[in-house]
Amino acid sequence: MADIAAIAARLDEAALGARAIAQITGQEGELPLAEAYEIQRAAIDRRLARGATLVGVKMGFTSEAKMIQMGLKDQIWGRLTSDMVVVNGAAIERARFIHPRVEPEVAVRLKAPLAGEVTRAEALAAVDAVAAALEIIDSRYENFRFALGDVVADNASSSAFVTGPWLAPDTDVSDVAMTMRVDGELVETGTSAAILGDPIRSLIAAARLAGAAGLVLQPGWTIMLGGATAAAAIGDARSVSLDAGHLGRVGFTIE
Ligand code: 0L1
Ligand code: MG
Repeated sequence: MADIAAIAARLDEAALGARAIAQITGQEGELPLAEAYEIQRAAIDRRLARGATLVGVKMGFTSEAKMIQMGLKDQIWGRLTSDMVVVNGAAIERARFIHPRVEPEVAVRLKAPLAGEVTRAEALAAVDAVAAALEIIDSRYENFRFALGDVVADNASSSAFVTGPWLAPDTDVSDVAMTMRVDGELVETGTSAAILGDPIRSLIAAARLAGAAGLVLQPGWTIMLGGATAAAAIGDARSVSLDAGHLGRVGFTIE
C-alpha cells in the first residue's frame, strides 16, 4: 500500500513550488486506481486546509483517441478548487506553472446536486448554464510523462481553468466548432463532439465516477467536461484564445 499522505504532500509541494517531480509509479511500482484517487483527495485536502474551496470537477481522457492511447475503458476525473479559477480575459502568472498546456473544452454549471447513475434527462435537468472553456493542464511529473495511477494522483493534471460567458442551459453543446490560438497563431481546431461523442455524456460520467468516490456534484459547481482537441503547449506564449462559435470566446494572457 502506498504512503498516501507522503505522496500527496510531494504532489502538493510540486504544484505549490511549480517544480516537477519523478513519477510515483517508477519509484514505488504499481499504483492501483483506488489508491491514486486517495492520494488525489489527500493532496486536495491540503489545499482546502490552506483556504481554497472545492468549486467543481474536471473530466479527463474524454476523447476516444486519448483513451486508446492510454489503454483505458473509462474516463478519469479530478477536483477543481477556487485557486484554479481564472477570469475570462485575465492574466495568469507563468511562474505558477511547470510546463503548462491548454485545451479547449465545454463546461457546465450545476443548479442541483448530481451523483451516481443518472439519466441524460436527470443530468440535463441539473444544468444551470453552459459555456466554452479553456483548461490549463500542468503535470507535476518530469517531462509531462506518467502512467495512469500517476496522473490520477496528480488530480488529472488539473491546474487552472477559464470559462467563457455562461449561456442558457438548453444551448446546444453537442457539436460546436472550436478554434484555439496561441499568440494569435492557429494551433488546434476541433469540435465538442470529440468529448465522448456529446459532452453531456461526460457530465453523466462525472456524476457516476465522483459518486463512486462518495462525492456529490454540488449546485454552483463547474464541471469541465473534457478536451475537444489535443492540448497545446503554452511555452513562453503571451496569449491564448478560443473561438467557440455560438458559445462565444474565451481567453487569457500570460505574464
Ligand atoms: O484534461 C485532460 O483530458 C487531461 C487529463 C490528464 C492527462 C494529461 O495531462 O494529458
Ligand atoms: Mg481537460
